[in-house]
Order: sequence, then structure tokens, then C-alpha cells
Amino acid sequence: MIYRGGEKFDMSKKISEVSMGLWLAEHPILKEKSRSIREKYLGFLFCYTPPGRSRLTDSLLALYRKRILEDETFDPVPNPSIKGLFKYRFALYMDIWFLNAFGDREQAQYLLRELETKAGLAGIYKKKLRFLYERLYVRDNGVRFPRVEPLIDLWQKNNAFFQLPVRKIAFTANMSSGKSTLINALVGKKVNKSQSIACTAKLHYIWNKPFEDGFSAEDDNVLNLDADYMTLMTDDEGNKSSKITVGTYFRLMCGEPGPLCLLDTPGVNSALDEAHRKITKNAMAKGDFDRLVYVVNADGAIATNDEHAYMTYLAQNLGKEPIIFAVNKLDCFRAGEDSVSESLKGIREDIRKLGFENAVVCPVSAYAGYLAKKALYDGGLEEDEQDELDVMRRIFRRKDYDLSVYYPREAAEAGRQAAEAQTDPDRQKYFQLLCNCGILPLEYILTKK
Ligand SMILES: Nc1nc2c(ncn2[C@@H]2O[C@H](COP(=O)(O)OP(=O)(O)OP(=O)(O)O)[C@@H](O)[C@H]2O)c(=O)[nH]1
Ligand SMILES: [Mg+2]
Repeated sequence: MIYRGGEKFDMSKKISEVSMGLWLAEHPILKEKSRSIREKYLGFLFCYTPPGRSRLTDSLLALYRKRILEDETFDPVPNPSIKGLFKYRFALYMDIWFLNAFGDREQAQYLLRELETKAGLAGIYKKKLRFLYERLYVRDNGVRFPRVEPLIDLWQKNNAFFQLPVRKIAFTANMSSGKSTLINALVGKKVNKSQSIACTAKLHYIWNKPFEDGFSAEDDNVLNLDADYMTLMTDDEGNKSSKITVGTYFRLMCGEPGPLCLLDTPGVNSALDEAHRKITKNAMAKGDFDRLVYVVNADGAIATNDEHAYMTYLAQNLGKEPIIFAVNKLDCFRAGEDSVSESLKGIREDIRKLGFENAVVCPVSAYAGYLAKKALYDGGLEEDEQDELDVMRRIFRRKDYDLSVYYPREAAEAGRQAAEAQTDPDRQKYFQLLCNCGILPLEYILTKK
């Protein structure tokens, strides 16, 4: 177990703060029936967490008010004493450290002293407070805290996650080739707008969280730690930068990958909006990513003039890197008229001629993958989505449409094994679709160490 939580993380350089996993869905105070005790809880929390400390702390305080009292604007009376809240003391200490001093031992020590002097604790309880501090920030001292052990477990998951190196994967292409849909399919949730007209207008940094906490965070002018669907789908006009950041748990099938950031970019060929091209080209020139995925629309005319120009630009600047070409929309191929293997052969040849030396070609149907994960996790598909999912299942059950065969052996094998490991027949059929439509093997390629 990693106990390096005392070292100060530089959150601005490493993982985004939207990646922090929260424990508010399972918080002990949510079982409390008395509103006045809930208010008191917030009064104690606010006393040691004064508003205005940082943007993150203020957003957390807003979320705590929303979850605990269903009132984001409630103004608690700051109260330093633990009296009346004794039952919740360990959760309170943890909240105070989490909101003010996650990854910052010095600040945590300062708060420890504040609590020791102001909370009105008898000697023996001060000792327990110190033991909890030690357990979170120094080492496993063997002391157990039954009421908050699940929270400590989540704290340590966060802690371990924030120590790991980040992998950033950028997605680029012409408009409407399916970049955003592919990211939604990988994440297993709709975090990006996708539609048939040019739609992504900014750089979207999508970060994963160490565990599913039930919240999606978005930093788009306002830092909202509980962004609903509409918030995620709407760009805030007050955001004058070209960047939006999102944090959510990724529903990946090939295990836990550690910190990941998927960068969605605007299509480069929007005739209506020259700004889109500039934003994406700047991001490509900056090269702040470890991997690049180029999404080819297999349904359209491949290598139109402007696509050709952009690919040549990439080949000249990044051509020696191992770029992944995700050939998308293969569900649109019609048996008899098109051959998947012939088309892939042609695309491989075009890519080579353009000057990409280490390209990996990965055929997918992002939309099939997105629907399969939606059915697996959320259920309740709309009627037309259910129809489309049925069609996808029929298409990708056919042997000549099993896209996993075009992947490196270990990636295809990982996908197959994940499907075979499912005991529930419903789950197995969706896993099978995820494997055959290329999403599972692509996940493997993108996340393997
Ligand atoms: N049939 C099918 N349609 C897809 C697939 N992937 C994406 N689409 C559709 O293609 C259209 C464009 O998808 P987006 O994900 O918005 O494409 P994009 O590359 O992000 O587009 P921009 O943000 O405008 O650059 C949408 O209508 C998607 O539903 C796929 O695998 N199969
Ligand atoms: Mg898009």
C-alpha cells in the first residue's frame, strides 16, 4: 500500500482536480434524519474550511451543501465544537482534511492542531484524532475506525491514483468522423456532444477518476463537481478560453489503467469556423499528449483534399510517433458491396504513402461500442437506440464483421477473454459486441502499460 500521501502534489502539473474521487454518495451523514444535526455538521465543516480558500474548496463546499441539505446556498453557522456531532467526528475530520489538505501534510498538521485546540475534545479523543491523521498521512498504524473504514479506503485509492504517472491521449480528425462518439464509447458515458454537423468547438480534456463516485465534474468557466447531462452538453459562453475539463470514472473493460486524459479536439475542416482548425492545430503543434489517435471516417470519402493536407501535416510533424488510426463507422459497411479487409488494406497503404512509419490501424464502430456500454451500465435505451443496438448486434455477430481479428493478437485475446469471463448471458452478449466492434481491443491498446 502506498503511504506517500504527505508529499505535496502539484495538482496543476499532474492530474486535474476534476479527477478527485468523492465519497459523498455514501457519506455517513446522509443517513442522519435530523436536519438540525445535518446543519450542525456543515457548521463544523465550514468553521475549519472557510469559503474563499480555493476554487476547488468552494466547489466542494457547494456540493456538500447540495448533497447534505439539498440547498447549495445554505449559509451554515460556523461552529468549532464537536458537541452534538460526536458520532460523526471521524467523517468530519476526514472531510476537513479532504477539502483543505488532500496531498498536503503540512496543511493537514495545521488543521490537526486547530482541531485539538478548538473542537473541545477530551485527551483520549485527541489521541484517536492523531491516530487517524497518522493513518491518512503517514503510515498504517494498525488503528481501525469502523465507521469510516470505507471512506479511508476511498481516500487511499485517491492517494495511490494521484501518485501515478498520467497518460494523455489526443484524438484528432476531420469533423464528423466520430472523435467525440469514440471518446464517449471508451468512457462508457456521454460526456461529449456528438452530432452530424460540426459540433466540438473547444479542446475537451476528459479525465478519469480512481473509482465510480457517481459524480461527473466539469470545469467550463464554473467548476461544477456535479455536472448534469445538460451542463456537460452545453458550452458555457462565459468561458473565454479554448479549453473545457471534465472528470468522471471511465467504464473500461480491461482493468484499471491509472490516470488517463482523453483530449477531444474540434474537427479541422469546418468551413464555417476557422477557429476550430486553429485550436486543434495549436494543440497538435504543442504536442502535450503521449499518444495520438487519428479517427478516419470509413463511411465517407477517405482522403479528401483537406483531409489529405492535414494528414500530410501530421505525418511531417509527428509521423515517426506510433499514431493509432481508428477507422470508424464500420457498421456502415454493407456486405457484398464492401469488404472490410480490402478497405483496411487500402487505408493502410494510403497511410504508409503519406509518411506515417509506425501506424497502427484499428477498425471500430464507435457508435456500436457506445450503445453496448449504455445497455450494460444504464439500461433504459430509447426505442430507436434499442433498434440500432439490435442492428449492431446482428452486424457484428457475422464472422466477416468481427473487427477484433484485425488487431494485434494480445489485444484481440484480451477482448475475447473479457467477453468469455462474463457469466450473465446478457452481459456476455454486450461484451461480445464490444469485442467484435473493436472497442475492447482498442481499449487494450490505449491503456496497456
Ligand atoms: N453509424 C455510425 N455513426 C457514427 C459512428 N461514430 C459516430 N457516428 C455519427 O457520426 C456523427 C458525427 O459524430 P461525432 O462524434 O460528433 O464526430 P466528431 O468527429 O466529434 O465531429 P466534430 O466534433 O464536429 O469534429 C454523429 O451523428 C454520430 O452519431 C459509428 O461508429 N457508426
Ligand atoms: Mg466532436
